[in-house]
Amino acid sequence: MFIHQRRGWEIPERLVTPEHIARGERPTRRMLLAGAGLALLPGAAHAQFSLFGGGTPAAPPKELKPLAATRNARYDGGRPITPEHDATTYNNYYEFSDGKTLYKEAQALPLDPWSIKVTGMVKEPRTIGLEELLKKVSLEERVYRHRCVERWAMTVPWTGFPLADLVRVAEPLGSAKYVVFTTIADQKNMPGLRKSYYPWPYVDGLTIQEAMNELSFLTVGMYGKTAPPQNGAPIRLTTPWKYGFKQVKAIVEVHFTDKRPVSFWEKLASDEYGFWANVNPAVAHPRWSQATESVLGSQEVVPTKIWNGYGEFVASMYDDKKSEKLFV
Ligand SMILES: Nc1nc2c(c(=O)[nH]1)N[C@H]1C(S)=C(S)[C@@H](COP(=O)(O)O)O[C@H]1N2
Ligand SMILES: [Mo]
Repeated sequence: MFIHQRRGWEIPERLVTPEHIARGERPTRRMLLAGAGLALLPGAAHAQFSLFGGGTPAAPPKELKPLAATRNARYDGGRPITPEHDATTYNNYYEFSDGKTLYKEAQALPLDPWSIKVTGMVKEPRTIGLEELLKKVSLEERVYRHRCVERWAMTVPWTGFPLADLVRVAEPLGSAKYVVFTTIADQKNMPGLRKSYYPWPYVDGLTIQEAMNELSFLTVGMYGKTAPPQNGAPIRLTTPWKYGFKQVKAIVEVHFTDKRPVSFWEKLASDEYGFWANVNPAVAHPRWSQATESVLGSQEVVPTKIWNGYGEFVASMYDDKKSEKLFV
């Protein structure tokens, strides 16, 4: 029997039906959320299997392998860890769907073998196999808070390694100022790529300084196992002081450049999603307040913290950038 279990803070699905899709317009998050007024989230449901009743080729769930890594006590989530089921069945991954319950479709993404192209302003452009890369780094576990620009939040034990380690392996030239991450564009297995109004592939980037910050993390696992495809396996970026959309999933290219990249979301709506996207409760999104966040897997709505609570690690990087739109 199908039971729609809506969380207290979710809004009814019918209020956010993306009508523009039916009308054939180019959707942005602005439009996706417009029907909801200031309501919290685009339509979402917990284990809403019926949504995938037809059409989607069934793929068995990916087998997740245990990943041994010691938890690094320096990074404290500061609140209870989100139940694994919630963090892995409520996702954003537009390559699969504009909705949230895409975990079923995501199982079809082949993850093995995987390699990453290192391109642009580096000593020597090359392709690194993920296995080879993992031999050059050591894995640790970090409990980080995650804050989506849509006002939902979670707390997750990620397994991975500092992004700085990859930057060292890549050997960027001194002239490189930014690092840009690109998600795989798998036409066969990612139905969202057929929506040509989106500027595929999904890209986003950081300054080299941000990339070298100790918080910047490349994630290969969560909850003590390899990450499932819906959360960005086999390797995704995790930058907890920034809104979630900066955290590129399923990375296939790491590009070094001296030009500031324009991200997927910035191409769609530059007034709403900028380059910096640091979390700040005092700076509202053009269409909704960012003062509070809904904690996934609970009924709680809590105040959002500036830098998502990570100011001690990151705030000083922005001292000389006060004229920039740091929080959009
Ligand atoms: N390739 C890709 N990466 C992506 C997204 C996406 O749609 N495609 N969504 C982003 C957004 S908006 C968020 S909040 C996080 C969600 O990560 P999670 O599904 O692990 O919670 O992934 C980010 N990375
Ligand atoms: Mo997000």
